[in-house]
Amino acid sequence: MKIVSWKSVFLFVVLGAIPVNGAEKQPNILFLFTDDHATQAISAYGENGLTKLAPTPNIDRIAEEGILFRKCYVTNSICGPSRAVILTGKYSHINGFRKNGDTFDGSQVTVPKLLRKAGYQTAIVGKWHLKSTPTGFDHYEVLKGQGRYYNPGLYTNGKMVSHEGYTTDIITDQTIKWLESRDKEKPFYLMSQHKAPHGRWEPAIRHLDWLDDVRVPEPESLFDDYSGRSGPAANHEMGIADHIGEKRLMLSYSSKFTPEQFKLFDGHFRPRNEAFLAANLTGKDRTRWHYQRYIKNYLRCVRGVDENIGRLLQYLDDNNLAENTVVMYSSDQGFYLGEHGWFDKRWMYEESFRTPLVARWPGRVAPGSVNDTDLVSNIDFPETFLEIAGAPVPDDMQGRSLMPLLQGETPGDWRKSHYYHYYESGGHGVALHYGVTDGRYKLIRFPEPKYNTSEFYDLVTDPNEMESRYGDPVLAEEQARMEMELDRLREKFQVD
Ligand SMILES: [Ca+2]
Repeated sequence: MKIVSWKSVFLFVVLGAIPVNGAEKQPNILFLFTDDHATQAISAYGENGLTKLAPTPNIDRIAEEGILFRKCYVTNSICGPSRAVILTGKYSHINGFRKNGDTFDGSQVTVPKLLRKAGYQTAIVGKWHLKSTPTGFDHYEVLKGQGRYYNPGLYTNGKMVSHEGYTTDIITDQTIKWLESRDKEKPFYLMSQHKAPHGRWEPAIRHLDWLDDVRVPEPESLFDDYSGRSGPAANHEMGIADHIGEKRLMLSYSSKFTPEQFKLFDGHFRPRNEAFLAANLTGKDRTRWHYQRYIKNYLRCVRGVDENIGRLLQYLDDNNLAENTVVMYSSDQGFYLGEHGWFDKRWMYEESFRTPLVARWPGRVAPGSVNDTDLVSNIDFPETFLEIAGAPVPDDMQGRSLMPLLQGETPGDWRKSHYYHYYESGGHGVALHYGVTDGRYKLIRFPEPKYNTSEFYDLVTDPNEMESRYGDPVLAEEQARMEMELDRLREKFQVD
């Protein structure tokens, strides 16, 4: 039995943030989050044609001073649903947010609500994208819907406030302002969430010229003809060749620029746009031109993010916060950077199924740690945050705390497979599908009557997933095992 002294009761009552029995302060949690940021565009994940040209030193710093997970998979590769999972720790069919366009039920139990009970101040700044008004936050300051890249409005504790400048910078400015004004006696849980690098890709004006004079290497599968797949992929509407569209390539001007900004922005692009249109490119040349335009603007948006991550890390250093703050960086899902000829996400193929995850926690996470093998997921984030805070975890959350993995220990009963379910049908031509991976083999089912088909991949022999081996007698045993695993997980997670 634990004996609680009057002194510790006194300290608990007075200081609140300090647990009764320990000297350790509850750590702050800074969750840095982006939209559509693929691991292929983060240099901590390795050198490739993109990261050589466009490294991400500040995100890399989190990994160098902490841990990087190579197999972090989402449960549903689309913006709103991923966010709902990270708030609730529940699959889409349980938290009710299956598709973009759904409305998040803010009366649910969520991480910020539980952390508040545990003594935390909670805040969110940036992209929300769940339609309903944020709940559980002491402070919210969020973009409306997708938000704009320039001069955004931020819905701030019930009131729309206009800002002038580049949104990625402004989200960081406002994040820092909240940190400055917070109650410094309490630990914080702060979600700083960027719109970038979501399309349509509008870089900061200071990055418009960057990468102008280089040719970005193309991915191996840029000209995938989908002949190795079962059917649905060929019906996509997310091709760099045919679907990316002039608006996305020419910059959409979805932003409302000030006249001064417009001059800088428009003046930079229009002449080259006209040159392109005049060139009247066709076939592979056209795809290649589209790819260069797309990838450069994407990488420019990423650079804006990385610089701002650096600003926040510097703020933590300058304010004596780095030591007792867990910093986690992730994205709502990965993205196709030309792989399979695509932009966008949604599919259970690796590039959009996988999402970045790096985390730093001085004294608890060994610097330079890499977890190559364990299957982790965005559904694990909520329980991780709660355990870090020392808060109780509700029984009905469906993930698992990453706490042991952060410290280099993999429990013997850690998951050996992960369930995925994408619920939209037709967005960018992507069919509804669900499936399972064990980190090597992947089984995908497309249950809609027009397809009613399955695919099976071996990532060791076919890392780019170019040829489905479904029904291949050589892999019959593995396929049967994964079919059973899929059924087991669907039952476990109560999928109807
Ligand atoms: Ca997204």
